[in-house]
Amino acid sequence: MPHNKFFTSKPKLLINQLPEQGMDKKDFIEDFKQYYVHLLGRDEDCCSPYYANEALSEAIRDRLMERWNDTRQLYRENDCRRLYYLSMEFLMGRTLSNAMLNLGVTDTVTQAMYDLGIEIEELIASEQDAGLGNGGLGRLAACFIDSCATLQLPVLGYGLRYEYGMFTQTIVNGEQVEKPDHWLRHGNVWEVKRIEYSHCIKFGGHTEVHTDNEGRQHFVWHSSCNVLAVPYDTPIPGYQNGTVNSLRLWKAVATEEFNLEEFNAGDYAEAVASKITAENITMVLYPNDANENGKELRLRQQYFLASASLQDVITRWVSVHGNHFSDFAAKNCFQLNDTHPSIAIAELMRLLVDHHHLSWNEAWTITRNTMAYTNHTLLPEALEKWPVKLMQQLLPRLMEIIFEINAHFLAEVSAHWPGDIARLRRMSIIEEGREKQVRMAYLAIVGSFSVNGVAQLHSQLLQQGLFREFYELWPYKFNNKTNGVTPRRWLASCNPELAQLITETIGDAWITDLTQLKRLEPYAENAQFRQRWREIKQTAKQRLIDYKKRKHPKALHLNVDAIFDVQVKRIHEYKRQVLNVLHVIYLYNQIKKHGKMHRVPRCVLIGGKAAPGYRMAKKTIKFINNVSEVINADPDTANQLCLLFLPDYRVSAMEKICPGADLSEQISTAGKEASGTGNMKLMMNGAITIGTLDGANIEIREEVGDKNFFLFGLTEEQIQSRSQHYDPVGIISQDEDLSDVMRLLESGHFNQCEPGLFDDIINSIKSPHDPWMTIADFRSYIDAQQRVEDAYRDQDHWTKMSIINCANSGQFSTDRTINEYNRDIWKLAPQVVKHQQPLSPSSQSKK
Ligand code: 26Q
Repeated sequence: MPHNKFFTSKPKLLINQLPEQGMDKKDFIEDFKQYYVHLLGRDEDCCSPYYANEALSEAIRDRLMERWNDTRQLYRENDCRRLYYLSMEFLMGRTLSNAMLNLGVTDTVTQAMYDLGIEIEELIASEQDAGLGNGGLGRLAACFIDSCATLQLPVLGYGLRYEYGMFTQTIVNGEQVEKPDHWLRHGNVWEVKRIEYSHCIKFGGHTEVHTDNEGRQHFVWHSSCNVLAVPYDTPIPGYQNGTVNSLRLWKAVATEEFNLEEFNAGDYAEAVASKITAENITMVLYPNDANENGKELRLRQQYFLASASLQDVITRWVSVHGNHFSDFAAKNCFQLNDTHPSIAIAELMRLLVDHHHLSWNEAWTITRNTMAYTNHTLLPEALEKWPVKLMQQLLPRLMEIIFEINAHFLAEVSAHWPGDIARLRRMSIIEEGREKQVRMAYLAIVGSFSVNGVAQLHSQLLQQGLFREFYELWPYKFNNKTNGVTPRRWLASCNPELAQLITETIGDAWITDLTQLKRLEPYAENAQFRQRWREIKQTAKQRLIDYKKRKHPKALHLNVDAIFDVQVKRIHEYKRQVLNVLHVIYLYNQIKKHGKMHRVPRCVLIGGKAAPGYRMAKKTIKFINNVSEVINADPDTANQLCLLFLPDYRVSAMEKICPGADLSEQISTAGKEASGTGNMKLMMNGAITIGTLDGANIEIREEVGDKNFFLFGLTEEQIQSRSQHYDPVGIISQDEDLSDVMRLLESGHFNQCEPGLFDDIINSIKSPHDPWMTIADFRSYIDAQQRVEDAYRDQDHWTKMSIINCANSGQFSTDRTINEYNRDIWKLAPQVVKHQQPLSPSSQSKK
């Protein structure tokens, strides 16, 4: 292979003596033209902003490259302890504007493009989202690596380079239609392929045991099908600090010898077909879908990520330390983003025992001191399990190792609770039953030194419920790390006008120390400040309307003076988008009954994707669209009430939605939403939350105070106790407004040409076994919405609440979250990069 050939003598490239790349306007203009003309072969007649985006991205990327090398070199020289963030998802969104912000060149480059007659907004908008994630968990990984780079922590993200990301959503006749997202079709300027760091991943075959002269057993994995993992690196710049970390994504490529064997046997077609099978592994991101559980390809993906990443770390380790692993756990730590990559626990054992000949106990001590696990869900049906049979077939050696881990673990449990057989069965990593299964969460707990939830309530419920017996055994492993979002993307970049006002008022230290926002609070009493705050919100609302109008003729119904009431997130029953729509129908009835005089105008915006196999979620989208159709077409609601479904909700859409939101809907059934992070983005941009005591809502309410939060609904404990004798039909009959809503719904008013269409939605909320208890929270939700309206009527009061929400969002920066991970789990020393960022003229003048 050409990349395995080395120079006979080291080339004299004198890389440290390269001239500094200029950071002035003229430098960007010059480089832009060079790339536009010489690399891309375009000229003035080319009218697609896509190529301008590409040319500018090349120019920006150039300026990250040396800093990237310097950072890598620094980590290598210092041989510092490192953290590897293992995640099946990195929902990065767009890269260009974030890179400009973190380099400190946004204003300069905007001017440069303006001088060339290019509207930077248009250029930025032509970048495709990197949609390599489903939602919260994937976006959290992206926010985390931004914060790690900003805090100068030696952290490397490991994930998969899916050829197809999250599907794009179109709406046809009110229904979701999925289109594949071939985001790499036109290439990706931000990635660098590093074929020299490829690794070989094995699947299938069987294991053989050999005993050596000293009686030691050696395991060999025979007759496997091998696939090559080829890394593609993306630079992750810190905020104006010279650090550039990496995100390393693996692509599956057929090995040359793998194809050759069949090829030489004359099976040309088979050789090509097997190449496709191998390369399928990283073809597509799996949607978060109960129906996709247990799919073999998903397990292949998980093992592919785990094995490639671990081999990568161990290869680097051996190149520096040789075959000595005594310091390995002191210098390396892996954070598992849910159980998805948790097969890494067994894979590390395999590599240490089978390849590096450590004893079981040595390897187990290292593994247990190296792995840390984050849980993101309380829903028992979402806990990952893999059939033992499938694992034996696909990963035979790993299944043996898991059995052995389990045997050692059960011995520990027996020692702790002698004779408690029932407990052994409950806690076993292997679930017995018709089909034996591996419980991945249990493997993750047993193999890790840290187990954390993502909000206080969630972590508490893990300890008291789902993982209670493990908590009893190892209380010290369990901890909480409340989620956050990066303020660079979710305030500084997506809301430049508000960011500017904040900076004028309290300086710009908030960008890397979000608790500084607290200093805005006194300005809530300043009429002039409130006025500017309100103007900025109104402008953002108008911009959102303009943006929607371009694609969405129905956006004509939007009115800047209305409450922009926003619920954007994956569609799921526990998130209760249906409750939101019941409220809209209630408002509709009120307008029909009493006329429009009494109400504050409201635009309800709902967006989100349904997993393709999740029937009720897809029906919910149809429901929202049908109700929207009827309500928006009714002249009585004009300028009073509108309901819009926002198609293809994704990272870049949220960047436009956040600044224009007034009200943030966080209405999940208490105890079901692990944390939520959209709640934090909206709060940071001055939206006020209407929410249940669930996930991070509880902590948001603690920060802003109960006067600045619209609370409703049963608590988690009440949900638990009421669920025994829940009678939604009784509740409906006792509540006139709710009866009216249900009557209209059941009359087929929203599905006149489609009889019975919403029966399953109606039946599910009327069922005494409805786990989401939508009807139980209806009245309390309607009352809270009435308080919203009353508050909004007093615009001055509302603006104060908005300022207070933003001012108290400091806790919800991922900088805080990452500092806590680092303090309690990772224990990394920040690495200050020498190559200090030359500040751009514009950012210098601001200081
Ligand atoms: C599982 C099996 C097969 C295929 C896909 C999956 C799968 C994929 C993605 C299962 C779950 C996910 C993603 C879960 C997720 O995003 N959870 C959210 O994580 C956020 C960050 O911690 C929390 O804020 C949310 O509360 C939580 O729902």
